[in-house]
Parts: sequence; C-alpha cells; structure tokens
Amino acid sequence: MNHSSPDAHGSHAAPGTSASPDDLAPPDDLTSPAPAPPDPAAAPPPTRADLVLPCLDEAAALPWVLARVPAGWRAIVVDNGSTDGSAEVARSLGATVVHEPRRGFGAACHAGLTAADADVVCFCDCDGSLDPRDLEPFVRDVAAGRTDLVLGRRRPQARGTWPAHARAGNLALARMLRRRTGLRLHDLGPLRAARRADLLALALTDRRSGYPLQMVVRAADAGWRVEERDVPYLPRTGKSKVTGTWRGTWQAVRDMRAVLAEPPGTAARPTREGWTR
Ligand SMILES: Nc1nc2c(ncn2[C@@H]2O[C@H](COP(=O)(O)OP(=O)(O)OP(=O)(O)O)[C@@H](O)[C@H]2O)c(=O)[nH]1
Ligand SMILES: [Mg+2]
Repeated sequence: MNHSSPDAHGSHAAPGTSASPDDLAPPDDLTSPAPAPPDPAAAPPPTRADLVLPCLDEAAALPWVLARVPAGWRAIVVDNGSTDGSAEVARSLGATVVHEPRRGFGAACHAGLTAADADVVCFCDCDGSLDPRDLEPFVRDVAAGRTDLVLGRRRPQARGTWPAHARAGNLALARMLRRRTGLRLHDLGPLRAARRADLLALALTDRRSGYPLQMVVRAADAGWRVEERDVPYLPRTGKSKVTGTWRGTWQAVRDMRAVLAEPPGTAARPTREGWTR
C-alpha cells in the first residue's frame, strides 16, 4: 500500500519519548531542591555515524526521513538517477548528496559506503518505511564493540505495508540463509549498522538486490556477531519499485540466488587481530 500523507507516520513516536504514569505523577517532596540541570560536558558524546540513504525518486519521502536523522550524524543521500528532484530536495535539507549513475540498490548503497568516513555506517531506505532514529541503539552497540552487524527486523505497523508474497519470499530467504550460514535471522531488512572498515573489507560485489544478502552471508563467513532487533515498518511514501512489482521481485530472487550460490571464503575476513583471507 502506498500513501503520500505525512500523517501516516505521525503516530510513530521516538522510542522512550512516551510519558509513563510515573513521569506524570507529582514528586513526593515538593520542598526538595530541583535536580541540577545535566552538565553537557559530563554527558557522553553522541556516537557519530554516517547514514547511507539509497534514493531513486523519493522526493516525497525525503523531508520525513531527513527530519529523523539523529543529531550529529551525516546523511548521505545517494541519488541513483532520480528524475523527481530528489537530489535538490536532499541538498536543500542539509544532506550530503552523492550521485551514482549505475542503477541498482547495491550500487547506491556501495557508493554511500565508499563516500562515508565515520567509524560506524548505517543504511536506511529512503522511502519513509523505516525511521532512522531506530538506528541509534544499533550504532551505540556497534561503536562499543558489543556486536559487529545489527539488522532491523521489520514489524509492519499497518495492513498492506508488506505484501504477502514479499513476506513469504523474505522468510524463505531467511531459511536459506540459516542453512547456508547458521545465522538465525527472520528478516534481511535494509535498516542496519556496522563498522565502515569491516564493511569495506567484505569486498561486496553485488550491485543490485543481492547486496544486503551478500553483506550478511560474507559477515557470517567472516565470523561476525550478527544480530537483529525489531523495528517498526511503515507504509512507504510514493510508488513501490521492488516488492510491489513482479519484475522487481523476480530480479531480487535471481540476485539473491546468485549470492547464496557463492562459495564461502570469497571475502577478506576482518577479525579482532586484523584481516585474513
Ligand atoms: N528498487 C531500487 N531502489 C533503489 C535503487 N536505487 C536506489 N534505490 C532506493 O533503495 C531503497 C529501497 O528500494 P525500495 O524501492 O523501497 O524497495 P523495497 O523496499 O524492496 O520495495 P518497495 O518499497 O515496495 O518498492 C529506496 O530508498 C529506493 O529509492 C534502484 O536502482 N532500485
Ligand atoms: Mg521500500
């Protein structure tokens, strides 16, 4: 299901922003001094990250997406040949715009990764289906070295957000991935975070729909700690290009099959000690 109304997203509050009954209750002792305001110098600095946003004709979704980029992060919008003014919209909203003339989801993601310079790099679709703020805990954990790759497991928030054939395909893919790598994932979602140098060392070659799967397969082969966390999945803004079309779905299946057929050990292995092949 498509939509163009920003209200469709309005109800998605940031994690941790809803007031609990305790927050609303008056303090027991009204005479006690007010708590000191937080000392900005004492607060831990927010973890910086580069956020790669592959973009093909997403002018309608960009304002919503870019308004949700966490403070201090750099939004890298990779324009993949848009004709709807996406690049101009992104630039006017303060994003770094990279042009990738070669079509394909993987081509766009990889151009963003090579343009990034932060230690931690995140990926998010640019169609308003995922909220970049949900990446904050992913980045904290990757930056702290608690994990190597975090994926958002998409949890649809409305009927029709995720067509049945796409869900079934994704589930089948997750099963094949489990057989191939042993990883117990439920989704191969596009919301993700990892260290930039490690991602580059995976030497990903797919430049179409197989890119996200190849990332996970090679990460597993390299012994990374790969995790998934639930994230809300919203109806996209604008016209569907992949899951809503037979052609897009068929191409995605072909690309993914090719990735799963790759023999293990094709990529460099980033380890704690260095890189091995
Ligand atoms: N499909 C596609 N998406 C691209 C390409 N280049 C960049 N993108 C962007 O990649 C993101 C994911 O693509 P989507 O079209 O949302 O694909 P999807 O989420 O699988 O399917 P739908 O949302 O149903 O179309 C979006 O932000 C696109 O604008 C490309 O060549 N093909
Ligand atoms: Mg989408």
